[in-house]
Amino acid sequence: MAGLYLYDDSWFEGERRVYTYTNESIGFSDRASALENNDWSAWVVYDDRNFQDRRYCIRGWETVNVLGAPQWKFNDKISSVKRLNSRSCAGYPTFY
Ligand SMILES: [Ca+2]
Repeated sequence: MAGLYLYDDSWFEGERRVYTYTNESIGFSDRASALENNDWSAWVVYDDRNFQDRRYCIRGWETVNVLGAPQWKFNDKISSVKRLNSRSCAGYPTFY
């Protein structure tokens, strides 16, 4: 299924949730430890609900195997997700 895949554990292990559209408050808050973008569109993930606080953009087909890596420090943080409907990250900070 196309969408943004969030995993409870690093390296795409543990419980998985798939998001196919923008969610201002996900039911998987403060749990994601890895990301897989199985979508052509870029997505933005936010530390807080309602698209607040720290954020990173992941482009289509990119993956992040350890969100807690020192360059991001984003383990168990994500609380809202936004689909950009664009290949581009449009000026948002990116993982890579
Ligand atoms: Ca986790």
